[in-house]
Amino acid sequence: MVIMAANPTSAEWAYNLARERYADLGVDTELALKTLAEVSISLHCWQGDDVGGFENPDGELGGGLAATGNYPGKARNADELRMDLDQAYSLIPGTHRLNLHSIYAETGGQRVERDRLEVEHFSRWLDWAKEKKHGLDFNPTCFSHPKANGGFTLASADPGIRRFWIDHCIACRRIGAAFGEQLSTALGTAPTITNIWIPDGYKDTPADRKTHRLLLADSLDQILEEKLNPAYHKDAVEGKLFGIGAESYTAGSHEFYLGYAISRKTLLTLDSGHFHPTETIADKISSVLIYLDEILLHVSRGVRWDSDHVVILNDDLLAIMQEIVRGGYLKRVHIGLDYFDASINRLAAWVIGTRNAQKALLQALLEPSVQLQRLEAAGDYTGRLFLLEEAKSLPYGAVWEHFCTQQGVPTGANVLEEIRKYEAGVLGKRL
Ligand SMILES: [Mn+2]
Repeated sequence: MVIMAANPTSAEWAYNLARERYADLGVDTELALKTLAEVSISLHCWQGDDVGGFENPDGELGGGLAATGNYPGKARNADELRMDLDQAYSLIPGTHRLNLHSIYAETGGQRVERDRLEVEHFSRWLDWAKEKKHGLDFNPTCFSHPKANGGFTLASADPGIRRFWIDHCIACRRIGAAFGEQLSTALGTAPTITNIWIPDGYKDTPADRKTHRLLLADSLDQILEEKLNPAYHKDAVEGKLFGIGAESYTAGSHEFYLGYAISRKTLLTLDSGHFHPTETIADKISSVLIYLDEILLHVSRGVRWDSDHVVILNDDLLAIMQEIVRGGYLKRVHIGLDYFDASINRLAAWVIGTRNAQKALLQALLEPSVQLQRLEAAGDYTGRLFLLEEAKSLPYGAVWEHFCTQQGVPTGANVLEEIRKYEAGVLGKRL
């Protein structure tokens, strides 16, 4: 029996009834909310400015990536981007991380080449992260650069090109390690993950698939040679199936990086847009975690191709979160987002996608897993199917609203109202 407050609001009533309903199925909603509050999602900074960065504001997006749309209000500098991020975090329950790319360096108007970047070029990001209590993750940017125009970076057959990108990645690991050390000391946040993704590949069928992969493995080995303290810093590598202009061959394929991560003991990054369009990453998690200690997820949504649409609450997302919860992997799977939509309010894109990732995680945490597993073990697949389908109409929405209220963020239409206010007051005034 649930004890009701003397004059509960309708939301409190709804939560108490939901709690009772879940308790009937052996699910503890309070425990689910406690667990959900501890999951820090890494928001991708690049949703705020269409992967532009501040190195060369007029530069074209390269590396087979494309942001489509021209919705007004894009962040034009790091101060605006941080301001937009503050607004996004204020509408997302919990405490979350920020995932930075190296092109978001602030070099005070000086041109600093990517192989010369140092942590001082991110000092304002670090100060902000400390003040606002965000852990940071990091990425070298091996695209949108003249030295990437030939289609190859770390897997390039040109020794000078390859050297430049190796040095860039070495510089980025050091920056990531400095982020991790400073933030974990100041805030107790988890280590910084520096994730390497490169676009290298061929538009048309290659005559030699092997050489670029051998070069890539050698480049990565050189980059990872310096031992960094795993208490502060972790390395991840991210494969891909294809990109625009690299449809026939990508040197850093899934198999390449799976083997690399297992043999070199790095994290593997699974991006939901980096596989065949009907292939999902949910089913990969329990396989790769037999051989790897930890993985990083780039939760995204491809529509017919790796289109990086805003993450919605669909079956793919639910399956990913169910796998994480069912496998007991919450400490071994780092959840990051990776999408960019320039056709809608960019703040809304962050807020909608992150809240959806959390809603999916909450639904997974509220699953009547003990009963489901008991039915499965007994061979009662009819009962399993029935309960899985019934669980879809359980009142998780009331639990979600309770969580938002607990965490001091708005619910329902109030979220959109806050976004509209910020658009009218801030974003709409940017030309
Ligand atoms: Mn990705």
